[in-house]
Amino acid sequence: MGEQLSHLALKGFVKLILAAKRVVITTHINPDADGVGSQLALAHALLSLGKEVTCVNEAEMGRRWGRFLPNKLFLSSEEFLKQKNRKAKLPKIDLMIVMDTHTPERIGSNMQMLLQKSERFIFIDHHPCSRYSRAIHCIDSEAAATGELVGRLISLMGVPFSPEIARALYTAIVVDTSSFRYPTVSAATHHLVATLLEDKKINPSEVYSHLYGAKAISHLQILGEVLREAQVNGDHTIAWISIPRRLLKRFRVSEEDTNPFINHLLNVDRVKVVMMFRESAKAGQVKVSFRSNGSVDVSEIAKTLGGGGHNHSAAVILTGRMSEVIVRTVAVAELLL
Ligand SMILES: [Mn+2]
Repeated sequence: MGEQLSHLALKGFVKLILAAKRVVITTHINPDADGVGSQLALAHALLSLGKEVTCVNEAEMGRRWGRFLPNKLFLSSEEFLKQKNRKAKLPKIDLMIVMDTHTPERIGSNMQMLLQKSERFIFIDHHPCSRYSRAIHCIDSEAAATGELVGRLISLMGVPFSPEIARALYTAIVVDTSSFRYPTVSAATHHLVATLLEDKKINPSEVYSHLYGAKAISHLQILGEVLREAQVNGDHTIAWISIPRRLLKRFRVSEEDTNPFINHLLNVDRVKVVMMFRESAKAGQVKVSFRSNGSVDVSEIAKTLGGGGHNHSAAVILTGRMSEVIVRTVAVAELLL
């Protein structure tokens, strides 16, 4: 079970962050809205306090978030290293902050190198972790999103939520909770969101349509195709869908665009665990995503197969043909239910 970080512990992290002058903020590879939104929000808060802040991610930020969350503050690790080399004296990084993961391997090799060279580093995360990591890093597995934790930190810094900060945090929380539907969503989540919405700093319907609307018709067509083939096990406690590579090609839809498809399965009556199987670009690999409505810890299923995640949301990449992987995974899920 997770434990909520105390006010005192959070204050300690605020002190540590405020003691640094040059800060680099990063997140995991294939960053999601929670990672990027958390980076951006904290970067704006620290800039307002006069810090030197750069958001650096292993790879260049794709179109996906750049379109919506302004990416002026972001550099790829290569751009950052080039910039550092150009200056005769390498400016040292006082503090590196890693968002939305607490596993160094997840930030990419260039970023790991920078992490080792930084004076200090901390993880700010909400994935379940060991007691040891929790003792030294800012990790709260009760938080619905890393963005929620970052919101609390920014409040404790006494920095008001600017429209940029509010938009970044709101996006992080909406996406990571699939619009407030997971069991980690708490009164604290909604209190924070209420504060973000004060003074009309954000327009929820605009954010929503940026994130989930404005889709090409092919997006609905592929969703229809995928849901038409949805399956359930004997007692309807497990439901799944699969996305073969050829469908992505046929409908010209990116892998990322299909991420929310799995959530539709949570509406099936009696269902406890839902799964989505998607053929990866790498031949012979299938990404398996798991979600639950909270009654079953899907991270246990993912861990059994070599993956990981949260109680309500987890994933693993498996090798094999899609049909084989489905049979194998459903069998494991049935055993663990
Ligand atoms: Mn997250």
